[in-house]
Amino acid sequence: MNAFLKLSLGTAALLAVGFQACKPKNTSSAVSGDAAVKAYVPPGKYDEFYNFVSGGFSGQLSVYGLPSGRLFRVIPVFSVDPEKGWGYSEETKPMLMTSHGFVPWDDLHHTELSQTNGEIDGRWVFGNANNTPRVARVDLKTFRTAEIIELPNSAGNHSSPFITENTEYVVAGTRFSVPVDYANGDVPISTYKQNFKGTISFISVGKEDGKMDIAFQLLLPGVNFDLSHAGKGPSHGWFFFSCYNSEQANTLLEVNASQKDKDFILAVNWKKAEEYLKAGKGKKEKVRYARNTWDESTHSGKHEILEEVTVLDAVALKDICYLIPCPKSPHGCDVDPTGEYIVGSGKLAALIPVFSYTKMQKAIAAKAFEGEYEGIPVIKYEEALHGEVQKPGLGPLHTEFDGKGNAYTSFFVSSEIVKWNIKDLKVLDRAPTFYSIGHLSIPGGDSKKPSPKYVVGYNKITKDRYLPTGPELAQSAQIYDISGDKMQLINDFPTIGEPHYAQSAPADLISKNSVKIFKIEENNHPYVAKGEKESKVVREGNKVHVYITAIRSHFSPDNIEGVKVGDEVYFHVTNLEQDWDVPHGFAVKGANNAELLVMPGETQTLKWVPEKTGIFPIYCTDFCSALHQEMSGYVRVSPKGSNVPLTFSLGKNSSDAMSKENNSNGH
Ligand code: K7E
Ligand code: CUA
Repeated sequence: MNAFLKLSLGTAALLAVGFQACKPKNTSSAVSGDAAVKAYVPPGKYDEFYNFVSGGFSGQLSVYGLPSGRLFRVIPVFSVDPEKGWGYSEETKPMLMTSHGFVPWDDLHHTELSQTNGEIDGRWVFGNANNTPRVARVDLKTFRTAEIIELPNSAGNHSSPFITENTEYVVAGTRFSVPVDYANGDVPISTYKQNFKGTISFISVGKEDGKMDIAFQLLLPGVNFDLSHAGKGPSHGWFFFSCYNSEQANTLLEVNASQKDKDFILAVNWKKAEEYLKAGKGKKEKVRYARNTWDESTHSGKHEILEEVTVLDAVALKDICYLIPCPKSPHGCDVDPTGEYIVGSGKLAALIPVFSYTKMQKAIAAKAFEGEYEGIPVIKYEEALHGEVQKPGLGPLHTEFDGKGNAYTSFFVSSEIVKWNIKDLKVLDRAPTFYSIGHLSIPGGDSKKPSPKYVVGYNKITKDRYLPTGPELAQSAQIYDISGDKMQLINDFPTIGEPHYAQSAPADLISKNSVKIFKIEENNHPYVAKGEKESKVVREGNKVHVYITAIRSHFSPDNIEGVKVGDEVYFHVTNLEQDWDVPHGFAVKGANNAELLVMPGETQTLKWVPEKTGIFPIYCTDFCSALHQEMSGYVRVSPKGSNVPLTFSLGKNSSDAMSKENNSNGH
């Protein structure tokens, strides 16, 4: 215990000092001049950008407007969301299936918008799962998760979901090295060096449909892969990954993985890997991983388990991988818009190394290596180095670019954003953040064509920025205007979960393709009712299928009898509306389930197993019309073995003449 305290002291003190030192006395004085005007989007006016923000430990992705900071939507991705029925409806449950079964939560760190020719194309946004390693693809026509693929031979997927310039691949590097799935993993933890491996997955993305497939995995020595970015322009064909724990420690990484002065940036020649793959040098390995896809015509997810992956041994197969030394626990690994400069950010470093792609190529050609690490050539630091930014701040994490030759780097320890020139490496400006910034984002800031209007900082600590809300405070984003030479703070907004990376796209690019309704005639759900006439209740053994429709302001049917205790009741709710922004909700008293929220033209299913006899109300949860409160109904549950016949009706009132349906009481 004592040893632990002593060892931790160094890092803790550094963080504490850094944090305290940069806390301004009067934070409100940080906003000045015309800031309010710049961030103000008048009621009824649209924002300039969509800002897609990772939700961290919420597992979701949230969408804000820039520069207003208004929250538009939370897109459920890796975590269940009772508000939208995500992970609760029968259709969405398959989307959260993995090789470990149903996993209701994850930790989403990075969002990445798809690109064409190195520019944001507005089609998809990808997200990574840091816990049970997965990559998700969200369709920006519907703002829904369209696909989730799991990664075998991995544990934690952090250096992800970064993409190549035409979205040929999404990558995923394992954060925790572990024994591969196809080897015996029941080994002592102390055998890290022998048995633990690092893998990097290259996931191909279908040009038209976006469908994801693991094209190949690279097998590497056991280290922790952290972040990554693709080359672009001249460096297209290469991918760069930061990694730490080259010490290969398996305990107290805080200390033991910070022993060496330098870890590495791994440069991957993925075109070379493709050649080896074509030449049949990959080994097909037996593994198990999930791929879940959403079908928009059946409004259902499909879960499949895949059983094979192609692995390339990136140590034995030469010229795929090279290492570049990078000081003090590298984190961010960012490539500038020209594709020439690679910025490595060491979490404990007090300088920023900038590497040159051209120099790296020359060094490889000249074999200017300082040796090997676990069989991979290590390029001499100076031979790949363009230069170092001197005294930029403390604890550089991430860098984005403005396309005008400048870089913006976030500094966690000294709580600031620092602007510097890529060519001459001179610091040009610095702005405090409140507090302890993690990622930062400029619209298009990791693409070939940034829109350098704003930089948004995503902070880890919010202390004293908002009204106190008990021990936990919302985390916070801050928007700076960067249209001038100096950064100007113009707005703060709280975020959902913990924001890590975020990306923004021009509003038009996304809004022009936004789906408003699903066409009811194109609904191919097996239990759809395309009109009230098709609504019905069908018993199959102990399963009861309710084909129920919703339209302002009633369900059809709204009286159901003949359900018995222990039945599996499936309410297949079809929303018959064909108008924008008219969802109907659906809930049942006592169901061990969430609500459904059904979009116009869509069918979603709520499963309910009644455990008691009685009358159970159903109702619409989404205020859809003046008579929304009236949008309700009743289900009668009778004992197991009762002979109450299965009946259903709409509009047969008890005050009407007694009908066969409502008279059937089983006596
Ligand atoms: Cu820096 Cu997980 Cu991208 Cu967060 S990581 S800050
Ligand atoms: Cu439908 Cu409220």
